[in-house]
Amino acid sequence: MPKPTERNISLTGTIRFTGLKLTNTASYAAGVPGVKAALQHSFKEMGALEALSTLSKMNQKDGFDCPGCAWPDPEVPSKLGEYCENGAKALAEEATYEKADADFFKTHSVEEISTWSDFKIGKSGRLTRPMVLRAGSIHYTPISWENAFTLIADELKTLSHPDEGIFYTSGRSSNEAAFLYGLFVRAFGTNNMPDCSNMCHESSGVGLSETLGIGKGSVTLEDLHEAEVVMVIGQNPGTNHPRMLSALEACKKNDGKIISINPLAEAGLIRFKDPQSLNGMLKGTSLTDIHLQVKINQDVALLKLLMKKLAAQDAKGEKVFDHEFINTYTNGYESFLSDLENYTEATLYELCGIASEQIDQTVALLAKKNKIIICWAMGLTQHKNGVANVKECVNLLLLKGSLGKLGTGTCPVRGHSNVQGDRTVGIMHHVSNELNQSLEKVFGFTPPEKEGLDTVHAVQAMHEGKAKVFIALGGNFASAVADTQYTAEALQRCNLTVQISTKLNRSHLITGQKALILPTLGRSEKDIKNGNQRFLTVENSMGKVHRTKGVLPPKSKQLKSEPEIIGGMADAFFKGKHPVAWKNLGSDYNTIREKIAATITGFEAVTEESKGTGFYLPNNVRELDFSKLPNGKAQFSACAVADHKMKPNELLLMTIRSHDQFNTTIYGLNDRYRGIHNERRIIFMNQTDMTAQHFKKLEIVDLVSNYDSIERRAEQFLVVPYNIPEGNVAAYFPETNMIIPYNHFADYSNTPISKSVIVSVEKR
Ligand SMILES: Nc1nc2c(c(=O)[nH]1)N[C@H]1C(S)=C(S)[C@@H](COP(=O)(O)OP(=O)(O)OC[C@H]3O[C@@H](n4cnc5c(=O)[nH]c(N)nc54)[C@H](O)[C@@H]3O)O[C@H]1N2
Ligand SMILES: Nc1nc2c(c(=O)[nH]1)N[C@H]1C(S)=C(S)[C@@H](COP(=O)(O)OP(=O)(O)OC[C@H]3O[C@@H](n4cnc5c(=O)[nH]c(N)nc54)[C@H](O)[C@@H]3O)O[C@H]1N2
Ligand SMILES: [Mo]
Repeated sequence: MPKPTERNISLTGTIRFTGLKLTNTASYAAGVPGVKAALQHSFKEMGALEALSTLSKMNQKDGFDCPGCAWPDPEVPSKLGEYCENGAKALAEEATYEKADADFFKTHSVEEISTWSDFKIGKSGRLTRPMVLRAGSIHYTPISWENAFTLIADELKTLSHPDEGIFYTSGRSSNEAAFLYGLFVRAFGTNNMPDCSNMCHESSGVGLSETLGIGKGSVTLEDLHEAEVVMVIGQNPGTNHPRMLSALEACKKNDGKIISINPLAEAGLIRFKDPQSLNGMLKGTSLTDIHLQVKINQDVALLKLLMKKLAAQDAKGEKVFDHEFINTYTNGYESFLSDLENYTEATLYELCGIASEQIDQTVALLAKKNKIIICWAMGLTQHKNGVANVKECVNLLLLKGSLGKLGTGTCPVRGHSNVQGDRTVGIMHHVSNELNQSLEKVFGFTPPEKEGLDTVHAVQAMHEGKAKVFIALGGNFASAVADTQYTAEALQRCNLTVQISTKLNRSHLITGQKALILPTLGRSEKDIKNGNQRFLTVENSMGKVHRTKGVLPPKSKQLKSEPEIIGGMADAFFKGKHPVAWKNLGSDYNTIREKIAATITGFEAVTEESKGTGFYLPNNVRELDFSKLPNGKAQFSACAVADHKMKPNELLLMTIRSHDQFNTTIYGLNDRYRGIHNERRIIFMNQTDMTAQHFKKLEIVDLVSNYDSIERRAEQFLVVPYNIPEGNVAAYFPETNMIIPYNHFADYSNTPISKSVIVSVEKR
């Protein structure tokens, strides 16, 4: 077993409180305070003039795609701008004037930087030139691009098998970069391509593919505007997808109803003031019609209860279900109904914790309506039964015939701005014979046929010494993955870790024996080659591919684009002895697009994207074509309810995002809508649980998990009384990744159980 590196690296930074101030929770999202907060943030990082002119190009046809979330742009963008508070923060983070340059690394050792908070590390600024951390050293020093590529190639050549390499991707890349990366990794000889989506919507991909034949959602923005009912389950759009609120507002204007299912009464779901519309800014809209405050991970119980009641009405002949749809398009209806018989209403009420009046109100609404959309995010996917959660949503839509017509469908709301595109163009640890055959035809080499490792299994392989080189196209693996201590040991046992990044993060500090930082252009920056500006493409959450073109000057002359970096690495490895001309391909995006079009079905129109019109990828659900599924039908599923065996005083923890972060990037220390200011180390708890366990408000506690008799501890949190169901608690990630076990994850999708971790809360 290889020994971890001997550098003295802190995995969390020095833990200290920053001075919590509590206010009331907000009664609405966005509005004037949102715009003000966004602009203040951008002005501080990049100056007023540049911030305003850059924001006006965000999500516009001739501009660049927001580096934040993957929410689609409306066909006609608002004249007041098409960005939200958190998009503005994402831009400021990337376009900051601060720089983590060679002098910075000379002054600060990795040991020192690791004691800083994630917030402070992020504020160090943009990475400006390639840097190397040599074995035994604690300072990064400059290295040329050429030597960096040679170092990677040499290290990859020492591996006894290509499966000893791990090639991670985070969803910020472009289609072009992701395609080239996948091509290189396959040419190198492995499918070890873990992806951030393994920790994110993998449960949606698996659940939807098995029931509907495509791992993506089916709705478009127009559907959301036209729906009669939109259910928003396990998602906090006010913070994580603010522009979605405009679509929900449009739905309401058309008399649509919104049902939100969430253990928390999230501000954005309750009320909304649209900063980009004068009317909305003044008056605001009440968004949620019914809020069902479900207990954590009891969504299957809740949905079953609703469907059981609907089924009883339907059996009485009240025409609640769409029987024509069920007969024509689905499989398994009868066995689905008989499975529902296994659960009594009393049990389901008890599990989900919702009062009968609210259930009846919801049933009455769903019974009458047929144009239903279900939106969801991490509140459904990051559980042991994440896949079952998604399949239960599909069951409801099938019963109501709510697919394949205007105003209906599935809407898994994606995270990273191009996480969906990366998967479409081939970032996948699974083997697709269809893709392998096209790659072989187009590029003239045989891709590997052995299944690769996903995120959780890649960590285990590194920990066990079975993988020795780790390369990341973006992201912050060390902080994002569950079980911080175990993941750190895994990375520290590698011979070499490589990060292709825009900004400094903890993954540059928790490294292998040797480490490289390869700095890359951000989405907002101009990508110029021989005097010509190049563009890239991305796919949004609704399957539309479109152009993105930066507007700002690059932060350093030494930055390379992601495709160029991948081309450079591959060229150094193959040294001309491969059918692909890697270096040329890396700098010629038009040719990459031609190759994507030749390889991936539905991508033909990408070669026309210089016009910037965008195009939708094929979607069989929109066409009601289920021919690839058993019997050519969409599938009903029997989903078990979640079963957590808890001891007295144990609580179920969900690890969530504050309003001031993008995953592991901490923009600030506030969570304004939830009334939290200047502190991240807090745990939201129900007053009844506080009383039962004798916790005072702001008491200092540790969060402790105990899986398989291993105690894991996250130290020093302040107890905050909050409107959250009894038995449930919430705290922010990545701080809480300390206590999430690496070997407990969702069945079938292997997504870590970040939203249902059994914990005990201990006084210090
Ligand atoms: N500003 C900003 N935008 C982002 C991100 C960011 O960090 N910051 N991250 C991006 C990424 S990668 C992603 S994946 C998305 C994440 O978007 P979300 O999924 O909205 O993010 P989370 O904070 O994880 O919130 C989960 C929500 O689910 C609820 N929840 C938790 N457990 C359960 C449950 O068991 N049942 C139900 N019904 N609800 C539950 C929580 O109360 C919370 O409201 O956002 C993307 N956009
Ligand atoms: N406990 C817990 N853990 C979680 C989650 C949770 O809810 N709870 N959520 C999970 C989810 S949904 C996700 S998606 C993962 C996120 O996992 P990751 O995607 O790995 O993490 P990020 O924090 O989004 O990565 C941020 C880093 O990406 C780099 N970066 C930013 N822009 C670019 C770019 O354009 N190019 C390149 N090359 N690099 C760039 C910057 O260096 C930045 O520091 O975390 C997961 N982890
Ligand atoms: Mo995500």
